[in-house]
Amino acid sequence: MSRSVTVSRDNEIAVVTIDNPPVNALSHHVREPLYAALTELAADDTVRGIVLACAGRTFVAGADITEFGKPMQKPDLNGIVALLETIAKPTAAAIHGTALGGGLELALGCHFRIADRTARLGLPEVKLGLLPGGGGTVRLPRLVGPAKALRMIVTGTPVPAAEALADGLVDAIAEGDLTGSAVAFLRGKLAEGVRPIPVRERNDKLGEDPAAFERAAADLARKARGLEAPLACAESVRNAVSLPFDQALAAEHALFRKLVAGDQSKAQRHLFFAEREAAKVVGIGKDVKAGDVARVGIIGAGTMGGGIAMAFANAGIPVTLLETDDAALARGTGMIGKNYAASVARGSLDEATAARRLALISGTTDYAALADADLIVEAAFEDMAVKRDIFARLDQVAKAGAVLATNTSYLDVNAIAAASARPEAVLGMHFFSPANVMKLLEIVRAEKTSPEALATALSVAKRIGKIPVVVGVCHGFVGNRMLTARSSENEALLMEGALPAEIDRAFTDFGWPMGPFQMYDLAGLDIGWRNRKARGETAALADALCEAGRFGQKTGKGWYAYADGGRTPTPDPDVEALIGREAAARGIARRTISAEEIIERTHLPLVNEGARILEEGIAQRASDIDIVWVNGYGFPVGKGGPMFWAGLEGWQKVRERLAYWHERTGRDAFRPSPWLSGRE
Ligand code: 3H9
Repeated sequence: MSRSVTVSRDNEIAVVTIDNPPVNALSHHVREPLYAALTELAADDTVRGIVLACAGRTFVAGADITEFGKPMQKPDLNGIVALLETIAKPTAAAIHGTALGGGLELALGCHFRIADRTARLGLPEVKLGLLPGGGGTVRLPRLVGPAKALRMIVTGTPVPAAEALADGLVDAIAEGDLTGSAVAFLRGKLAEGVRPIPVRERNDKLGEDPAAFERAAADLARKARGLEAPLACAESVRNAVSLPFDQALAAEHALFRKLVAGDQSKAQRHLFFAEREAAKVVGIGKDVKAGDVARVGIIGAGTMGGGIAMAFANAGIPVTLLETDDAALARGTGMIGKNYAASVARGSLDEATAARRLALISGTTDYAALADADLIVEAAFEDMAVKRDIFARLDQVAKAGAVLATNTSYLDVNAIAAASARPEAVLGMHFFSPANVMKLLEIVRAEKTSPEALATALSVAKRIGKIPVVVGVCHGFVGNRMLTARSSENEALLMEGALPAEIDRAFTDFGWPMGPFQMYDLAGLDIGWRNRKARGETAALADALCEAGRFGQKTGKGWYAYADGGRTPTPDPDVEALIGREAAARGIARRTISAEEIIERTHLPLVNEGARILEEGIAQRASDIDIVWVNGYGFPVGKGGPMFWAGLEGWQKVRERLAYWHERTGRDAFRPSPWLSGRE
């Protein structure tokens, strides 16, 4: 017997236990002994039933993702599931924690599934750019019907045990001892004396509601945005309905092999590991203890402060929200109330939960009310003097050991920390708007930030469901600094011949949810205009639009026109004429600009700035930059983030194209960073 798979006996029932920490992934060293154990038990006449269970915190959470891209060593998962299905004695999976991907597929090879009340079951392969390749797309529809299976497989979202029971995916929910319940369940089946039917033979649900299936599949095709996996998932579930079992299984296998070898899945697998890597911080070992955050103070109840307050309240953490006067406080809390009410109206939140969350947020105009906060997040006006004043005041009220965070987007966190008598407690927590929705959190480590303060910020970030990335101090940190670099070419491209709609189209074809000009119109052009004026900068075209009162969607006109207060952008001849006039005034002869040139001139500066950030040690690793861009700015997941994309394009090509554009434009954005040299 191996260490990863053990067999015990409860009289006539054998219990096979997989033990492969941390998540019982189906690595080769699990598959091999599992196959051997099942073969032996199948032939053992003293065994009348088999329970498949897992040690540790979860049932099998999937195939071992680290094995993808390497030659598959036999036995593979399909071989194990096929073997399970030939076993005539009843088999049951005893599921606790999460049965995900290959884990659920393994359980689908059993006749029965018994789940713990808190278990969750799902096929999340799509998030790795894959489809379930162990028979999941062919067996799941046989239990829950094609429309439900499609939803589960294409969203990748696991369902709770109770829902799985209602759908027929699990056969019973265990109260108390899970393995014992599964053993007792099998004894009950043996007593009934009926031949257990493998999932592959259960066809009665396959014909359910074909119209609902087709509607859902069409909707998916629209939303796939260039990603191959969701479409392959839909194709495979359709095969399950229309083809004989073995043909559908073979087709699933072929699709899986194609996807696993493709760049999109490589990119998404890279992001899976990158996200976990980002949480590991140089200098913060397991010995550094994170402080407990039982209460949070937030300074400023504007859009950001309100959103941050909701992010904490949503995770059950009480918040004290501070404003300068009662009117501002009432406006802020009123907005939070409206946001919760909107979620209830949309049906995404129930009234009781909304009320509970709202009740966790209390308002004050008195700094003394922040005295019991373990973490204080300043989200006041973006002005150094204002922020320094706040941090000096916090010295008087914040309790010893409290972490003091600033939500600044650009300002120097070292300078803010210097205003505090306890700079070791100060760091940046840069949330992205809307802060209650966006997953990314840049945690800014200043010169004097203590490991404990950083560990506390990281731990609370996870508690509130954020993806934290630790960054160093510089103007705009990782995300906004790179965004500035990316934006630098937009105006030049317009002047030289591109139109906003052409640039946006190149971006959406690349996989972005929207292009930069649609984004500007959505966010409001006046913000950038005010910032430029404050810094004495100009942007001829954007400034001209603002001077004409075109602030974007909110004024019905911006880079595009929006009919009747709608949100659909329509190219506007006035904007085209403006661009033509400004170009002519500068003696620029406009020309046709290809989508390829648009992507190069906007994305290469992004990669180059990322390289400079790495050169300066502002980010710990290239994959952290990818996490920032995918989760904070919508960089297409199928390209894995800007640095991974650069690797896919080839570093040599990146260097050459940067040098080419540097020579043509003379602009610093294209001067290749030394970090890029020698990368293969
Ligand atoms: C699949 O099954 C394909 C099949 O259809 C077909 C096959 C032919 N493999 O997330 P955590 C590591 S595709 C290898 O921090 P949590 C992870 O990197 C798979 N390693 O824990 C981390 O390592 P480290 C479908 C894995 O408690 C450590 O385990 N399944 C795998 O927050 C702890 O992970 C999925 O996509 C894996 N499958 O969350 C599920 N999973 O400590 C993927 C985890 O060195 N997994 N690791 O950084 C998850 O969603 C979460 O890990 C889970 C636990 C929810 C299970």
